Amino acid sequence: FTQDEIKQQLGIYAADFIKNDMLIGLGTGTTVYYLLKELGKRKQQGLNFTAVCTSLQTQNILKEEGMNFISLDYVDRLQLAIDGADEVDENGSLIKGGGGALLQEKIVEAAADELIIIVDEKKNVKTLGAFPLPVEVITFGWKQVKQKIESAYNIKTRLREKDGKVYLTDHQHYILDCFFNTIPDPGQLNNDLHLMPGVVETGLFVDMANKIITGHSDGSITVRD
Ligand code: DER
Repeated sequence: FTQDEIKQQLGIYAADFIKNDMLIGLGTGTTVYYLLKELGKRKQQGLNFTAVCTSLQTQNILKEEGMNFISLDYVDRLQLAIDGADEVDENGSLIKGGGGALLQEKIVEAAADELIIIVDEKKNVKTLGAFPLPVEVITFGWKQVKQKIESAYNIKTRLREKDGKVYLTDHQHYILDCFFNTIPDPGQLNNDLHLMPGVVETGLFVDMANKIITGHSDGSITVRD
């Protein structure tokens, strides 16, 4: 099965968790893209739900698929959120933010009673860190944060660029991709990074995922609760 076929299968499988009249959070990225397409089809067939999005990109896809969405400010809690991830470790801790939406994703997903993560098998790792950790920083003084992270952990970091320009997130921040290589204690690192002046959010989602759904290259799907 190709990458796209695996992601399509994951999207269809995940769509089954969305029942009528649910308040849901919808993630960002190429795997969630297939969920959004499937939800567009099911909405045509009568499925009714209210969505809160985790990025402008996801909002645009919903519009294209004829679905609407509301602001997070109009709800207290979401029943369910579904998103992708860049890495998942054995404890269900995640690295997210490869798609640049980590801040709004973490806020929306913290408001959900359940978080389901859909990934292809390559994302499952023993220990996080091979994927560079996205850290969202205020644009003012970003180089101070860069230097502080690099000296504190003796690692390299890189200001994210897109199409040859410095990448600005939906919330007008920068992202530093941090090459830790290995993150044995994601919770501790998340807390330590948050103490640095100028850090807005990290791509470490610790103790947030309730269910990990993995698509395998042989077409099978496994679920970890
Ligand atoms: O940026 C994000 O957090 C995305 O959810 C990312 O982690 C997964 O994106 P993908 O499904 O395109 O690999």
